[in-house]
Amino acid sequence: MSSSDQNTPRGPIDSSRIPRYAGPATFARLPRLDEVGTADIAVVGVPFDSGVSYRPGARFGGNAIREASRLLRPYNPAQDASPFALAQVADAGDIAANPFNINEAVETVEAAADDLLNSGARMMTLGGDHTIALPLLRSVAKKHGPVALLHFDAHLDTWDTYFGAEYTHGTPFRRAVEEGILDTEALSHVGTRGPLYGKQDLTDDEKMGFGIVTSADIYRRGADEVADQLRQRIGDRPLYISIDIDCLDPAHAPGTGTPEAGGMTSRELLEILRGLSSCNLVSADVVEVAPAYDHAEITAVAASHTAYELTTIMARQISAERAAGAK
Ligand SMILES: [Mn+2]
Repeated sequence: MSSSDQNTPRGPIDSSRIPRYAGPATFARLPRLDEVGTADIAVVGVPFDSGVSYRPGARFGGNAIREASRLLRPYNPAQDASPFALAQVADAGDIAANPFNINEAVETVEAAADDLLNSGARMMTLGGDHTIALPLLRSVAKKHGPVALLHFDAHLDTWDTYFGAEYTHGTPFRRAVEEGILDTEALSHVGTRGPLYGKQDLTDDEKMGFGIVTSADIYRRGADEVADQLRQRIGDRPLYISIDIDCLDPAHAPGTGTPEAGGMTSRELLEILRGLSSCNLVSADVVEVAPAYDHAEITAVAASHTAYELTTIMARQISAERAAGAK
């Protein structure tokens, strides 16, 4: 029996009976996908970091986020929702991607994402480096057509190549625009800052259709106003949110591959996401957590809460769609 046939989704392990720190870590102590059959939201890891240009280590990010997610509780007061009761959320384990062949890894991620989406799930992907956003977007576009994109990142990630390589963590969104899988009327970078190679980087990026909300814009205008502006741009388009944890200041996310000073706080990121709760979020990723550079799980905790907010947005929509369909 598929979970969607059941009225009550199977939730996390009861932490009043089994302490949070006991047992293997699935995301938020949720059941594994193979324990529930199918899921409305599949939390899936992609332990791949062969596309990085500086510090490696994001291949360990997904499991670091899972460990840090032990402390997530079932009710989200900021969105007034219990996401794991509204929808079946399950941990789908990891996509095993070839660490020595980026092209093959990209194909593997796309095929595995196709399987999850075709099963009826939305994906909450835990990276891995940002290379993986391209195959994830390809898969999402096969299902929904070109999607709106909110890209939270210190960097543009619309560069052309590195050392001749097309598929890297600095190039996924240029490839995605070239492939026609993004809705170029609704593309935004959020949290951008730091030095570039030249002004042409910004010119090229704008030509691809991206708008930019810089980290300084968020500080000056505040999370609510930024979320309002983004929501207006997105409208009711199917939306994909890709969050590079380096959108946060290194004080809030030291454990990442290419840190830049002057970033937003984890509070600002979570508040912007909550302001997008009415958007049609079809899938999302959180990438670039590199736990070897982390301290006291600062980065992994921020990433786990980020994934929790994204999961809550999707669970609320699934529940609302189901209620509308039942009428
Ligand atoms: Mn990135």
